[in-house]
Amino acid sequence: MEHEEKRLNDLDDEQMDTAVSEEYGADQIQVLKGLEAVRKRPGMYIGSTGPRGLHHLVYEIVDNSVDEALAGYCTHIEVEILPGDVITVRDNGRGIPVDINEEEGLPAVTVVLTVLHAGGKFGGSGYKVSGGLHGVGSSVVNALSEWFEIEVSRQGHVYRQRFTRGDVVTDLEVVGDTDGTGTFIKFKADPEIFTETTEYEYDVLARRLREQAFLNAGLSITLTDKRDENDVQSEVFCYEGGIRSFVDYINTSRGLSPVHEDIMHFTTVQGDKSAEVAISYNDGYNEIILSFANDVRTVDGGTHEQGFKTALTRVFNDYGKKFNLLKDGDKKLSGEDVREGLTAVISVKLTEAQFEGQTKGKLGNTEITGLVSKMLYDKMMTYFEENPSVAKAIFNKALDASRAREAARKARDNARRKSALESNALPGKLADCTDKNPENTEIYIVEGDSAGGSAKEGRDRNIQAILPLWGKMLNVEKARVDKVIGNDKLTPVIMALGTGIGDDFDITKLRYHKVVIMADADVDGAHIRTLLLTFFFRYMRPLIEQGYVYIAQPPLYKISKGKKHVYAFSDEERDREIEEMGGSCDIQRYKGLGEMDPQQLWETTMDPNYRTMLRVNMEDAMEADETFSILMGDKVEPRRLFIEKNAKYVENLDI
Ligand code: 0RA
Repeated sequence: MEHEEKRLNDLDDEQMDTAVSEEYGADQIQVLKGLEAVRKRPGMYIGSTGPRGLHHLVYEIVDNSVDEALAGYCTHIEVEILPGDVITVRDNGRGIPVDINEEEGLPAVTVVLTVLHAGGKFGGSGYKVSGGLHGVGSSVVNALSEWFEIEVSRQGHVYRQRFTRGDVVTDLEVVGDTDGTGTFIKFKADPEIFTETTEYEYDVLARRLREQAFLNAGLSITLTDKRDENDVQSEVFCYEGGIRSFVDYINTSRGLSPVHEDIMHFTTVQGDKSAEVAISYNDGYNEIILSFANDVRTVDGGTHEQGFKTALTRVFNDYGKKFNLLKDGDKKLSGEDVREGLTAVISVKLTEAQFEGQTKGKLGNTEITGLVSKMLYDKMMTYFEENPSVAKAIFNKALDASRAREAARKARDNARRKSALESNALPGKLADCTDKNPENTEIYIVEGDSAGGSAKEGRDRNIQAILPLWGKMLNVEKARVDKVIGNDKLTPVIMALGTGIGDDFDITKLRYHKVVIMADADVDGAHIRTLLLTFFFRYMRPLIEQGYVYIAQPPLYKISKGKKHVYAFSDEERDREIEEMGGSCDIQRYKGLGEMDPQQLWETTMDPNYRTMLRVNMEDAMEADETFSILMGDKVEPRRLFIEKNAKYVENLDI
């Protein structure tokens, strides 16, 4: 059992971009390190050896083909999942060079696959841009594969080479002739490395491949799952509309109704930098902004997103001033106002992208802020002036948002002295801890009174506070900030954390540096987790960005034999423990937290020395937000699709 705090996300590898030189030559490959390092510390290179790391292998290979497409040489990429979870990736690019590299005395393709850090970026002919991990990928995937095969079509021939666990098995040999060019890779993830699972999830791969297709308009990516010959699944992702289609897809899949017909689309190029945005407004209250740098998702935003937001607010206010749309009593529109009901995709390309932050999810290049903001300001302003009816509809929506917010603020100010939210009062059901230094303290938000009771008794009252949740779930989907404040389920959370929400959010007032969601491992538990994550994501985002939110991991089983007992957190772990105990054990399955006595809850889930907690990142929160939109929004169709798609998981739940 792992008794440490795990991160839900994968730590992206450091950026390995190297300078781009004018001409490609096999001898320019930079030889840095061998592959043993990769097998010794796989997490360093692919983030984790869990399911995420496993899927990352496919992304690494596909990213190289996408780079080839970006360079203008590849139009089709085909990904297949074969029986035994073997992956194949085929592209119709130029093919990885096969000429002999002088330094190594080996074919370039062999060097690319056996030497760490040698990849597409080495003096790449035309590889102007590249994402964080691009170009280091192939050798890492080779190292972590039980076996790996490559076929390159180039210069009239088909060349093939095989490897096991990164070691050469056959030299590069000509196995046929061809008129075409391209690269074909086939590999099997090494179960010695991916001990948890080597099974791919179609939907996970589909999501990422679809995203890559949106980001590269016209590029066709096919995904085919051939694992079950009676149920072959296949999709072609190809969008002539690029990120504009992406925005349309997000709106449709979430059941959002746009308030204007055409999706705005602005682009700009300046030297080796480019920026592109697609924008639409719907009649809902949430903002959805997805940003990318060199086709790599920047979940934590960064300079491009900052430029976008600044310019957007300026466009609305300047437009309002110019056409006298802001009345005397109206305040300037805030960022929150102009982003209400917004769906936007931002994509920038640049030569030396700096990915910052703990998870490398934030773009740091300051030169990109101005490029995006100038483009957006100029082009959106022009668009507004040329499309006055669209502009009015959108502007009035923001104005509504502003007035609603202002009204709520006034109402709140009037009631200030009595208002619990403003008066530093604490919710009645909170069992606070004695230590008042947030750096030391934790709050457990617990669904259910019986679990709340156990947690109160079992906790370390010095540093752990318990807040049991009760009351009615709020449909945040259809509510503005004012409704959220009045909700009896969320108000105690806001009060206990002390930060306020939305525009008023102040992280320095946070009363606990660990905010732990503790809920049952069933559908109701999932519901409350989704609600809270969505709420944090929409109204207290820095809480997630700065890594203060956690999910407790209570055990699923207690396995006893004689006087000895252990806990298991998954079915696999249960089976392993039973085997280790020599079989014939007594197995108790915990249906809910409430079944554990205070001592057990402390031992397994709350004791900082032994517990496992998942730290929530922006990606998780965004996923929760998406699920929430689908489940709670007012369109039936996306909800029906979601339930149909996820019904098989629900069946498996023991409820
Ligand atoms: C370096 C140089 C050239 C192509 C590639 C890399 C290349 C790499 C991958 C990885 C997957 N598919 C790929 N396709 C191409 C081009 C050298 C030239 O022909 O001038």
